[in-house]
Amino acid sequence: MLDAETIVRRFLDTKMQVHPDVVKYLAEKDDPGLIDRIISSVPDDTVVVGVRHIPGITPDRDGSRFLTDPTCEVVRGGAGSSGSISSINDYIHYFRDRYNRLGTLIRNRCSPIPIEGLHKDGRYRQEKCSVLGIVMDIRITANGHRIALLEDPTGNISVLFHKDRPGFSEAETILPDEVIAAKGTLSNDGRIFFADQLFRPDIPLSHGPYHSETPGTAVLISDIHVGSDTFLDEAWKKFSDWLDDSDASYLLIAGDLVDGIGVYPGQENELTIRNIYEQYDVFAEMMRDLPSRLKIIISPGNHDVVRNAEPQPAIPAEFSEKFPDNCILVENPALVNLQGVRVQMYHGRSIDDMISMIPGASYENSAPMMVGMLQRRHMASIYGKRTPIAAGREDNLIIDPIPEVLHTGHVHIMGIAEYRGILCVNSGTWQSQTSFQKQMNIHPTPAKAIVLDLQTLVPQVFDFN
Ligand code: D5M
Ligand code: FE
Ligand code: ZN
Repeated sequence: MLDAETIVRRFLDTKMQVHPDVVKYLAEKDDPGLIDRIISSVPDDTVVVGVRHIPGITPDRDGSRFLTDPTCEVVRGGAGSSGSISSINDYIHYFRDRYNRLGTLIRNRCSPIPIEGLHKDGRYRQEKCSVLGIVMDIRITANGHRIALLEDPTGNISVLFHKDRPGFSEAETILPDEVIAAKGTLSNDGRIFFADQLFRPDIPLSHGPYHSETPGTAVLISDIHVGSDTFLDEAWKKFSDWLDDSDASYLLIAGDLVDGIGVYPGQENELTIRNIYEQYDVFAEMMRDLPSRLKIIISPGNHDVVRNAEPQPAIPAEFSEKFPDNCILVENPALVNLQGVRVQMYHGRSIDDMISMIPGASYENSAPMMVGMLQRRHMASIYGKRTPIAAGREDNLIIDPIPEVLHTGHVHIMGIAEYRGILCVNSGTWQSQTSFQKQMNIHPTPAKAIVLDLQTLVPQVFDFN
């Protein structure tokens, strides 16, 4: 079995460093011959061996870009796609769907055996094998190891990640309710599984993002909070004027359109508009002031009028009837296709849950959490904390198909990251610091818009402060 340390040493022996993604890939493949083939085929002046040096891995663009509308299509999360919850059985279907679909993305990489099999007979006690399941519980032992209780449809098993094993840092980010697999060995008494490797659904190394074949520009924003006394009216006017003169074709708004009412205690003292209908009417006016050639894609957030449980339905007609015709109302989350470039929109409530569980993550640095969503192929793994989930029969929070862009908001602090060719954008806010944020020591970066060239996928930040 090839572990990370052995792999890194093999490359260092030939005076080369190796990218962590390559180490992970080689450990998964467990084929020492592959290391030899890489070493013998890389150019002489190679300093760091990267994914491009692995034979057989070439960027692989999928061909499913046949649009019904050639420019703008809602792929998932169109208005009306998430239903209501009718019975407890939906929850069972929900987690089964999560396990099945995310498990499929891992299974062929490690051939897991049903957990029941580990308990039943003794033959797995000597052999390396893998298990796949949902994390029911994660805890830190007195010695600093991690123990995850993994459950599959046949049973559950405690899986121990030893703190001195290579790759332990990945185990430090295990979240409740995410789907993972572990490769390792069963203890002699069959009660605990010692993991050597952790597998997540992840983005394939061969993923190659699609670029639009024709020119096009999308503008990404979120968290406008109309009706709040901290909404930045002047900055919005500047933005609106700038859009008039720009050549942008799409405006994407990832939730918190208005400040809402009754969202937090004492909110009424911080509202300039205390009526929810009026808040949306003012928002509608702002949308009508924007150029009509723009396609405006509008998704709700936790301050909006719809239910808080995700997926959140699109803003209903009762509140949106004054929106102009160029607005497309979608759910939260929603996947939209702009000239073949897929943007996964998600407001980002789950960031509040992930923030304390992912080392290095903070409101100022949301990148590890956006990347974390992509590695887990799920936008809100943790069930039952701050992010309410409406567990329908299908898990609509799974990230599939893979987008070119992950667009989030909620944290009110702009952030941009890249992961395996996918652009991650947190689009900030149009509201200055609120008294709550002051208490929480959150310093927003308001009035910025991210402008995305759909041909190059290069983002540019414009400041309207
Ligand atoms: O979120 C605005 C900001 O406040 C964002 O940085 C998240 C943070 N926030 C929101 N709710 C909470 C709770 N309950 N605890 C800690 N931090 C929070 P917005 O959705 O616009 O209110
Ligand atoms: Fe917000
Ligand atoms: Zn929010």
